[in-house]
Amino acid sequence: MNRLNFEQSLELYEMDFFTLGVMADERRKELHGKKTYFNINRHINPTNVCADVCKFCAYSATRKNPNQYTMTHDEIMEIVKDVASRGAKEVHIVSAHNPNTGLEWYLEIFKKIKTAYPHLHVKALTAAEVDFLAREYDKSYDEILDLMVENGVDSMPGGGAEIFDEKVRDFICKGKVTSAQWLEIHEKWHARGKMSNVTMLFGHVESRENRIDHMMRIRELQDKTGGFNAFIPLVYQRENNYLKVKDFMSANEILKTMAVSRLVLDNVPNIKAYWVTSTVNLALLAQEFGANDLDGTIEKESINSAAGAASANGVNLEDFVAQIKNSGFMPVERDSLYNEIKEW
Ligand code: V47
Repeated sequence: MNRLNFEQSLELYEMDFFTLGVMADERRKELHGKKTYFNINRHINPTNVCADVCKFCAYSATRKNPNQYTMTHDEIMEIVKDVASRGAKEVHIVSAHNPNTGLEWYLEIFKKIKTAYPHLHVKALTAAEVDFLAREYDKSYDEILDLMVENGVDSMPGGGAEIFDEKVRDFICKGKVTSAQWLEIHEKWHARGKMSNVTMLFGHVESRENRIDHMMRIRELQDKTGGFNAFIPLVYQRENNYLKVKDFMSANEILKTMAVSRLVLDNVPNIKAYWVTSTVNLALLAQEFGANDLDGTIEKESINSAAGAASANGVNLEDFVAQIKNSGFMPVERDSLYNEIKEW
């Protein structure tokens, strides 16, 4: 298939729903057949105290949530010990932007985890956190990224990308890492031979044009670096936040966006239907609209569940696997870098 330009990509949204789905499914099959990847992971969100003020965020304690918390390293290690003993292969560690902890609190925990559990993959620190730490502690992005490598971070999650269009970004999360900076940080990370993911927060005030523009900017960087493992469209959750959006995006538009992303991002290997924000049912359907990855069992999740997602306690592994099988796909457990571990 020829590479789609901006106009052609936008026109995909005007296609018949099922025809678009079939096109995305064909592309998915070329790349992954009937395999659906997942991993056994644990999300840890060590602090909700935040110096930034994103309108869509319900997690940050400085806004509507009066319950501030900051975990100690011992508390984090207790969680890691527990999940490692139960077979987790990855810890996904993302925090708010807490100005009170010191840089060491953010970074040394990775070394502690790696020393105690060398086999665990540490996916940690979004580009938004990297930018915050650089500003707060007067360091360059290169210095922070080097410290991450030194302390044992294996890969970076895709959070903080939101929507790259500057006007929308200014409206929903003014003051946070800019789009150019977000991309710059990931480019620098990839230059260190490391992989990352990239998200897109949609279903709020953005237009279809904004979504295509977001995908185009990702595709351009991926051409240069090849460092993105997965694209993760995050469906906006409406509760407990300051971005007043009444209507939940339709399933039709969510699935179309998954399919469009599969076709537009011709150089990104994996499209992740993140069941946390789409619901498990829709994530299962998304497998027929281009998605080939359902993230993982998660166990506990605080950022999206604060805004209404049903993810506070993750999903049961056996149920998850059975649901993938019952929907006609082959559940394949992967590691964090998409090496296959086991067909379930
Ligand atoms: O960056 C915040 C989003 C992200 C809301 O890399 C919201 O594998 C919806 O990035 N509604 C954090 N979304 C989660 C994230 C992620 C998740 C799973 C896997 C990976 C990966 C990354 O959550 C934030 C922000 O974009 N978010 N508030 C909300 N109300």
